[in-house]
Amino acid sequence: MPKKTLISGVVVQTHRGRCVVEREDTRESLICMKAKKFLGQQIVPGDRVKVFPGADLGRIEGVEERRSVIRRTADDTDPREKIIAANCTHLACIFSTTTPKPQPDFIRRVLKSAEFEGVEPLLIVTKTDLEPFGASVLPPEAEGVQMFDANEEFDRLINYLQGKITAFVGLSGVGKSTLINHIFPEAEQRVGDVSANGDGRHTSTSSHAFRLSPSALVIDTPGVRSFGLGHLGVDVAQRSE
Ligand SMILES: Nc1nc2c(ncn2[C@@H]2O[C@H](COP(=O)(O)OP(=O)(O)OP(=O)(O)O)[C@@H](O)[C@H]2O)c(=O)[nH]1
Ligand SMILES: [Mg+2]
Repeated sequence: MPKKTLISGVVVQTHRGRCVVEREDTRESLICMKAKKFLGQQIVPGDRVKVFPGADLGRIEGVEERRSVIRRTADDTDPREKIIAANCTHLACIFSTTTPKPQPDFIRRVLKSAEFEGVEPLLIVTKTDLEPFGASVLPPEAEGVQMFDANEEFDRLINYLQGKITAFVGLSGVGKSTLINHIFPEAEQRVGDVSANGDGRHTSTSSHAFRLSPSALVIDTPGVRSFGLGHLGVDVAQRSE
């Protein structure tokens, strides 16, 4: 019997313990289970993996060492971290001018997280068609960080994302999936309603990576109400510079 060869790929989606892997050679999607040794281990979009391709179901046999991880905890005292994406070079904090209103502390936390993980931060503001952006909503840490208006500077943003692996994070309802659908018209990411008080409905429930070009991925992530930094220690998480 011919020896099965391992193929390389990148995880683009996870769902109920299964991973969708994009093959490096053909760019086709393969649905994969994890080998037993990985049960209980978080394998996330952006992870580079080695897979035994099966007829219907592949099996992840290896996970490459990560160059970076994007993670958060439920709150600053919770040691259990959730890994959102792996191997990102950039972390984009998406915030809207309204519904929900910008939260400077949330932006500060995402910028702190990028610094800690060694990835480049960027800021993307949405809903400027509903309310203009005022720089006073930005925390001091945002000074010098690349910023884009998703409506007015869409083309500049797309150019900037080339050659990078970028995770979009932000409060629920700010428009992460809307922007993903704009960048990737075939993506068909579900977009949710936002209530009058600006609460999103947590429409996206898992991270999903989309290929922008041979060397660029953009990762949609589920919205959150808080961005806990328990893994950095309460001191770092709550300190404002
Ligand atoms: N007017 C306007 N509406 C927007 C804009 N971006 C997003 N929306 C609306 O905001 C709502 C929430 O958008 P989503 O894309 O689902 O937000 P999300 O950040 O993906 O939310 P979660 O998946 O819950 O994290 C939808 O009704 C969108 O149509 C924008 O730039 N302008
Ligand atoms: Mg979404």
